[in-house]
Amino acid sequence: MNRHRGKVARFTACATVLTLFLGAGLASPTVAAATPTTPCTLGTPVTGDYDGDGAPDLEVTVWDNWIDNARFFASSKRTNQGDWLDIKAEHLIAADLNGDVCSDVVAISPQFSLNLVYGSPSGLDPATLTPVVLPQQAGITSPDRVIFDAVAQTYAGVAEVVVAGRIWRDADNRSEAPFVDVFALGPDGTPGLPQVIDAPPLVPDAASLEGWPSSMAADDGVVVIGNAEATVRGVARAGSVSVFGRDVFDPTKLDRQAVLSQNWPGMPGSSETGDHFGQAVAYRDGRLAIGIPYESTAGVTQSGRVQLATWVASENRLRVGKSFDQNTRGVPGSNEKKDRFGGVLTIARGLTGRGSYDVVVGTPTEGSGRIRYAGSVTVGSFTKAVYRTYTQDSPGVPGKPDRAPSEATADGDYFGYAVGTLPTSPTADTLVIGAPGETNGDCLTQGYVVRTDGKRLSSSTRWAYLAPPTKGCSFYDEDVFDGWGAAFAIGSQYLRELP
Ligand SMILES: [Ca+2]
Ligand SMILES: [Ca+2]
Ligand SMILES: [Ca+2]
Ligand SMILES: [Ca+2]
Repeated sequence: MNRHRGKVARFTACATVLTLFLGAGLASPTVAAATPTTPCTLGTPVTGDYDGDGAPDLEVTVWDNWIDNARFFASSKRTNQGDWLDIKAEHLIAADLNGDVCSDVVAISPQFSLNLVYGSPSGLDPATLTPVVLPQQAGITSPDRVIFDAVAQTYAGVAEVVVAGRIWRDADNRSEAPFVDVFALGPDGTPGLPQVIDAPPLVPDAASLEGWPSSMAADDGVVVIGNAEATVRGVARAGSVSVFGRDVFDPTKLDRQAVLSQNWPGMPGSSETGDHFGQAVAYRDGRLAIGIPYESTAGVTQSGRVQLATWVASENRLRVGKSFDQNTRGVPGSNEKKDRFGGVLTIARGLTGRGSYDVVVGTPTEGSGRIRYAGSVTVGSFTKAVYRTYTQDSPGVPGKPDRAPSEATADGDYFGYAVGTLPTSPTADTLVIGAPGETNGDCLTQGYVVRTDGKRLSSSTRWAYLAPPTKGCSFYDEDVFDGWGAAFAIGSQYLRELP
């Protein structure tokens, strides 16, 4: 569907120069004036700090922007004050790709294109868009295409973009040739030729192909790829998760270390038909979270489950951690049919305790009373039995669970459809939650975003509501969009598959 209208030039040369001057001046006047070729501040890079002022910038994705197709909104103040970015992509992943301290993004359109966009003192600069060409795309012509996802990380001082994908053959209605491409970026952040890992051993049969990849995560040289459709010992769509670490002989390269499933020694449960183990994965500082949203427990169909683990990279060894669902003692709520708990996951810090590692579970498919897909978000400590669950009914959380109007394109608010983080310090994050299905008055499916106050979650947490940045939702308004809060860019995970 092409709903898009003519383009609006948002970035005037005058505004860009002014911001550049002010941004550089505030940050480091002497350096900026003398060496304009080193525009970003000196210091420790902060993930998602595109303008290099030392604090992360908030990026919010919308499902659709009907006026000009700009789907990313960037706010250096982490509010709803900011600019729309003219970047063609489905979602963004923040990382410093060229080592200049300003954070950059990997801009991903899973069926079409992969681009790198670099930060600058005036924020992400769409003019720096640099295509990443996958070797698998050579000779592939529409309607055949390469379907992929990607992650970015820095290992041993080298920025790396890792792409997992497969070739879709439209006439045959099937996929083939699963792969992993590892692009080590040059010092200027440009991609060269990748290390190509043929993935057939990870994708045991044709039926397993369609889930490659269902989710990806990376940190500290480790890459985790979920395949929710994987056949495990003959069990269809049970799901598996591949863990890649560094090649012992050549640490610049990735090497497969393990293929995890619910049949892994010590892992609770077992691989059953349609579990979708690995539909979502999150990985940070050796902590691994795996979603099993279609797991059925005690006769409750697709109530879902989350499995935690620690990956000891130095020994290529998995330490199985706790697993929990909504019936686990201490977890608010209960397992209900088709909750699909574990469909959206990220790992945040400092939400349940000082310096804690916490798994954030978005459950947009959770009902609230008789309201379908109102959604919930559960935050659980990685190690302690501390859990908190939020809905739009929770004290302090703005809004309320709403029944979707029949004319809306979404079936509910989908609170928890997207979760993301904003680093407030190296050991504490602000949590950001999107409910892109939210209808606001006459504006159907316009969306909703809230963030926490950057402190440990408690009964006195102050939630900031970031109203959609628009005057209304008719074509006479500046921006007309659907799904404000569909994704973020830092620690960002969102529901890949609507029910
Ligand atoms: Ca910033
Ligand atoms: Ca950069
Ligand atoms: Ca429930
Ligand atoms: Ca609502």
